[in-house]
Amino acid sequence: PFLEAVLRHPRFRAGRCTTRFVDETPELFHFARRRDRATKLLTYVADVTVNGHPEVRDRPKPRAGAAVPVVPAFPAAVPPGSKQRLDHLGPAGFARALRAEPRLLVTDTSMRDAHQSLLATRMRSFDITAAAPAYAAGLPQLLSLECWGGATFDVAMRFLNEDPWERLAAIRRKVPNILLQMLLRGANGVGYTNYPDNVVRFFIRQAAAAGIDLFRVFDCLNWVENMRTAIDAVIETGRLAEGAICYTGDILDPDRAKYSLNYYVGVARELEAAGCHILGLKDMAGLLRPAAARKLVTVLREEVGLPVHLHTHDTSGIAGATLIAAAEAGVDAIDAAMDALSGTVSQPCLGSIVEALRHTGRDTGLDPAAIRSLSHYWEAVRTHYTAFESDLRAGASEVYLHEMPGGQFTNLKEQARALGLAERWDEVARAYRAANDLFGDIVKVTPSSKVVGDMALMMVAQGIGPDAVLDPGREIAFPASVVEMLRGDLGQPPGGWPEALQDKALKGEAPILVRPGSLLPAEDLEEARRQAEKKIGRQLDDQDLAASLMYPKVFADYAAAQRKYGPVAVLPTPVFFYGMVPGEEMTVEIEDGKTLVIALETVGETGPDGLVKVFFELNGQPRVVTVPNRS
Ligand code: BTN
Ligand code: 3PY
Ligand code: ZN
Repeated sequence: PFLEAVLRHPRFRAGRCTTRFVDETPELFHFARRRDRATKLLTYVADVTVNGHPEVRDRPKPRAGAAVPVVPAFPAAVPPGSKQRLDHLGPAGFARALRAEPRLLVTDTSMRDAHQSLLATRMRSFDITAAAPAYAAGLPQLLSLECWGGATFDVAMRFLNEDPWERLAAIRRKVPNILLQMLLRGANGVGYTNYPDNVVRFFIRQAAAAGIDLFRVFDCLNWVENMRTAIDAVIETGRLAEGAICYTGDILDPDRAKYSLNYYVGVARELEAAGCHILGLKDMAGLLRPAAARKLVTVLREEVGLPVHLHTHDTSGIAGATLIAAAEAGVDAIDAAMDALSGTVSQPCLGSIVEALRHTGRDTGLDPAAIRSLSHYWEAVRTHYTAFESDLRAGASEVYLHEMPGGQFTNLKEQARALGLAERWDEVARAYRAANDLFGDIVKVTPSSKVVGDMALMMVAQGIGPDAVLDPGREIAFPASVVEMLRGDLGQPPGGWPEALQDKALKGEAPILVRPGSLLPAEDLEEARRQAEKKIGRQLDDQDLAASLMYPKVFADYAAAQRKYGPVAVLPTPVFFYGMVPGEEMTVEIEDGKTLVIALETVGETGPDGLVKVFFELNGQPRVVTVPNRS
């Protein structure tokens, strides 16, 4: 393409061309690059049109004639919001003001947890970033947008062939006035395993530089010792550190004494002493009952001086009642999902919480009309992700039995189905609880929840109960994740791991009792960069390196797909998953202000070599792309 660009350039054609022509004509590079990216996108569109997308194969399709997503329009001026408040007051001052604020502050989780829980995290940057300006203009009273981290980081690369850092940068550009919030799994970063301390610090510095203002940090066993590296790194960046306690059990149940009110107060005090600005209460499974919320919020706010930010899931169907009870007890901020992305395993309904508190002392100040129009947008977007919907349609009190996090519930059901256990879900749910109890009753959240899920599936698939697991005379093939967790690789739960099970799983190997990160040697970042660059065949900037350190293989595969297909994140979602139909035309914005008009003319016959010619018009010029027919 570069040579073509030279040949087509007017100065070259006019023969006014010296050897310095190329150096003096930088626009050639931009032109050639754009042309190259356009060719790659056409290759992708041709491929997906001929072969379909593997992620939606054999899955339900969006219904025909569904509404087209329309981003609501608001007056162009963007009012100042929480971002300006943070810039002005600094993190400690911001937190004090949050605690003194009579309004209930609201975090919108639509861009992260809501689709992570409802749609297998498959929401694309295209749909997320399109909504961003409407949030900035229409809902400037929000505390934050939870829009990054958790599972979105690896799913973006792994399944959507897009760069999570570009998503964050785009949201930041379009939302200059509302705090951007991410979920960080403490020493596990945005992964499933403990990373060396300097990798965790490096990742956090990149995230802060890219636009994250508020880091919700948790540990999957509530082990504050294992959260300090991350908390310290966040504090060093000058951003807000929200230390989250993961909620499990029931503080009102005397039989669940391990997770008592006292236990949570103890963890909260540790997080306050660790320097956190905000106390997060992360009810990842939606187990916090209304009466328990009232008590817990009241006592936490008496015992620590930090504002309390409550996160829950509506799996049970009654989490709205929990939020209202918490609001009445003085909780400072809550999480909710925009109406069309709320309910069941997602967060409670944002618009209805706002309406429920109107004209009360906890009025949120959010505009119901703006909420409705944004929700209509998400509703239309959601139909494009029909392939990723679960069949969960109603509240499920069984969550109090298994205590699965919202993001895992439908996922584990899928895994069970893949193992041929679809008809035996109730057994899986009970085995999940049994596995939890075998592990000594633990906090279940990524990644400990995955380990409990692995154990439960193994128990059901092999038809063994807890007695057989513990029977010293019986050989058990424990999943690798279980052995690692019992070895201490994820850290220590309150009271330690049950010894009999630990001995059996470790077969004589000694467990570790210290923080896993203290045993991991520091990563040589520049050496890691050189190695990854060699493997991938291009230079890596700091964001690439941070991604590669978290997910070496996923990042390398993503880089290869990107090299082949170009910036597929700019494609509309129906085209990304289903390709185009002959006669269809679309406009894609390949960079700010630079658009491509792509029309699919026809798809040719598959030749004896298995190749298909796909005929396009690109900005009015005919283009033919040849792809293999793999179907
Ligand atoms: C990769 O791992 O190479 C990236 C995955 C993308 C594969 C694309 S998706 C549309 C088209 N259909 C296929 O079966 N493969 C390509
Ligand atoms: C995650 O870690 O991704 C979670 O959402 C945990 O609740
Ligand atoms: Zn959650």
